[in-house]
Amino acid sequence: MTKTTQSAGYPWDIPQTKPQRKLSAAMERLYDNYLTPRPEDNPLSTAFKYTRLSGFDYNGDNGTVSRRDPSKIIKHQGRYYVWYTKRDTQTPPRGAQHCSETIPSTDWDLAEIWYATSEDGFHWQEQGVAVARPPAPEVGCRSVSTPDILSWQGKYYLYYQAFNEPSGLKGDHCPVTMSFADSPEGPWQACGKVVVENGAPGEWDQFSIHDPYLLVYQNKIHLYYKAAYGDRPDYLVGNGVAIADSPFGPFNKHPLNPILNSGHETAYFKFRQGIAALVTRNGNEHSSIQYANDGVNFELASVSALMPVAAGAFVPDAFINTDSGLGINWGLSHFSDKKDPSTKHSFLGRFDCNLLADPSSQGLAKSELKETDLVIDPDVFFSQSLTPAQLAQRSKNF
Ligand code: AAL
Repeated sequence: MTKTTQSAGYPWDIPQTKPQRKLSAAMERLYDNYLTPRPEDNPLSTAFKYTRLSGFDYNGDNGTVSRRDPSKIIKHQGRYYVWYTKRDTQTPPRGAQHCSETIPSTDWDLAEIWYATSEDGFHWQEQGVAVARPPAPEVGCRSVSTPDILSWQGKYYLYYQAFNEPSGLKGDHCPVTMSFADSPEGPWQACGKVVVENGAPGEWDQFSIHDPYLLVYQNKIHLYYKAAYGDRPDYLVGNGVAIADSPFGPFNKHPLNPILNSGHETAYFKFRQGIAALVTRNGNEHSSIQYANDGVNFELASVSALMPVAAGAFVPDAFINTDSGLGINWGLSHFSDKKDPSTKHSFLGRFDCNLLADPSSQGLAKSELKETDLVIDPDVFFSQSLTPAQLAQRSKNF
């Protein structure tokens, strides 16, 4: 490429590497942050497509049955497995002030961990409970929720949030505990202890250790997690990582925690020599896909839209030590009916994407699902409407 002199304007032919000229902050970022100048060529940029699943009953969507916060998906003996929070209560959630031993406070209160299997990722068969609520005063006696799965040295480990009081009573406060089994089918035996402790008083993760997410990386067990910090309603979310040599811990929290400044229900996956993350909700960097070539220092890799909420990805190399992580191209996520509190519940759906390091390895074209211009039904925009008070205010002032 001929040397670009500063006198000429920025070139018409898109430079594939950073051009030797003074650049604006945005054009510096185009080459410093992103793998390619065009998102259509960027392996860490993708559109997301969604498909409804068969095999799950929601009692007529009346809010008494909810399934949410799916784990990563694993493949075992040719079959896909997923674990998730299942709530099956006589009423929809009624809030902490109106809950009881049988009436849930939140969508994940009075819940258990159930699992389902599938041959194709679209048609699922619910198999039953994996981890039930233990009797008081054992950890998780009020609710067990938001599981993730680890396979380590031929055994299986479920990590999950363990509530001993209704979520929302003081806050969404819980630690993380674990159950283990010789097979993904169970039976699961509770380890009976907290494996990731809440932070010390005054620390960002003093009250909540949420969304445990397990990957084996650099020969160690990495447990990524989220904590909401700051006094509500002015809180923020961050993500941390705790690292262990054994599934039973000790899980040592990284000194750089929080390692994400955004992200609620964040999904992680192996990518090349590092770890990538779907940072869907909350924080300045919501709706972004990020990458850390050391699994800790995450940088923006792309921005996206309509990202999967509480994604549980199929991460084929989740438990393999590799410096050529494959990436992901599908998983499950949840969708919450938040419009009508009287039927509040969540349900599972499938997302598809193209975040593969080598799409041809899955028979996909590099350009598959790389469009940035989503065709969104205009009703979706108009469904995000002003409240009557906002309408009145704006009609008055503008
Ligand atoms: C989810 C997760 C955790 C929270 C609640 C259930 O989205 O962040 O699991 O506790 O919400």
